[in-house]
Amino acid sequence: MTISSLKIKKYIEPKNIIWQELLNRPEVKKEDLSQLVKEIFNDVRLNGDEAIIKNTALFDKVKLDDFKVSDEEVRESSKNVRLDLKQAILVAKSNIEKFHRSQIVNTQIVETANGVKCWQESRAIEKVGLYIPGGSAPLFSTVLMLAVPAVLAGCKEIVLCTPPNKEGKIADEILYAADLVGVTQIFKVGGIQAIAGLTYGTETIPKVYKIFGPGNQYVTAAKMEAFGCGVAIDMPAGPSELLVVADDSAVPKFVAADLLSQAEHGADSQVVCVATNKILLDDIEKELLAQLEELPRKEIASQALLNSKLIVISAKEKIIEFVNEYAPEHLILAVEDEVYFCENTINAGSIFIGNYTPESAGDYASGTNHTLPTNGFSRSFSGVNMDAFVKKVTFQKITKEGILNLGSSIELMAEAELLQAHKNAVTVRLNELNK
Ligand code: HSO
Ligand code: ZN
Repeated sequence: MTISSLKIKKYIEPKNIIWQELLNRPEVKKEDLSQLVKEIFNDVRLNGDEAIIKNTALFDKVKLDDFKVSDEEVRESSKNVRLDLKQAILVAKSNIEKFHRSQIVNTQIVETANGVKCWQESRAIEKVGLYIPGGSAPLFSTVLMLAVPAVLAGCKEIVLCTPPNKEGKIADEILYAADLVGVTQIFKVGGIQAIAGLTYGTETIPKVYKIFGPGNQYVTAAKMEAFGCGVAIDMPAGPSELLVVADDSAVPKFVAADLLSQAEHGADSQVVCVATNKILLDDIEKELLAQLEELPRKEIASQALLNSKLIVISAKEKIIEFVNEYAPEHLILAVEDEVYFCENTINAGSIFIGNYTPESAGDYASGTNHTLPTNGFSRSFSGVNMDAFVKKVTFQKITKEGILNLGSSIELMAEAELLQAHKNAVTVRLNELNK
């Protein structure tokens, strides 16, 4: 496809009746992977490391007898990362730490009735698995996004799996970032076999209690299988997406750059722009096509733009209705009335406000997490945050006075539920106190 012939779908003041078409995500041809996933899971469950080695040879085309990354390899990798990049990674790490640390809540003891104290404390999930995809662009930023909060939360075992290349290597930046942040073990294992290894544990890979991280459809299907085996997962992952809302205060050049930043992720990414008038939308489109020409990943980005939509909606109430129905992973608000749009947005994974807040900032270094719900899941899921790495345990302590206060309510409710033993657990105490 020549890029000058690229036609991005445009919609001018679309009626609600065609909204469904605008809200739909690109159709992803999903193969039925359940059989393959089950086979590999079984293989790993029964044969452990041997199955990991066999499947790595099969899918990643490399035979690795030892797939645990050694300290020596980590040291070597660190030497290969440029100093300025190391410094940038340190800036990002520090900001991600600051923001995630601010999410830690202090325990509050509440006296619900005289003598009845209740509180909640966080306990870190002891063993977590982080999956980092390999492929053309090694996204080492995802290592920071997952491992920084895991370390802050106090997770004891933080196990990272990522596929090796054909030389049996992992990107230097991934190893550097993992070591810097405090990942406890790194394995050169990817795909379904990595998730199966983390689910059951093998001689080498520890079994974990929760698996995090993005991946292709094989990894996603494997995470669903892991969930079926009782291992928690972060969220259902899908292709990246961005919705930009722009009014005349927006800078078309900036908006276009933001849209392309997400479009370059993959041919199945989706970017949508809602502008308040047609002149602005046309300016954004012009910029989009011009900037696209210059991108190294323009083939991928133009595939994504074929799925994308440029929309004019002038009334801000209608825009908000659209935003909330679309429920984007990322929302950029390049608008004058930021307060109105922020206050009224209910469904979005992460919101970027004003002309100087590119989505890339959140992808890398401002401090927020870039592991976010896609495909409309921002209606019901949060992005990864500190809560994802902990469980909340509730506590209570009731004094004699407390049980005297609360006892009869419990007795009456237990009796009404026909649970005599529940009632008795209170009655024996009250009898003792009333002697
Ligand atoms: N935008 C991606 C995250 C990412 N971008 C990593 C660059 N590197 C999904 O939120
Ligand atoms: Zn990105």
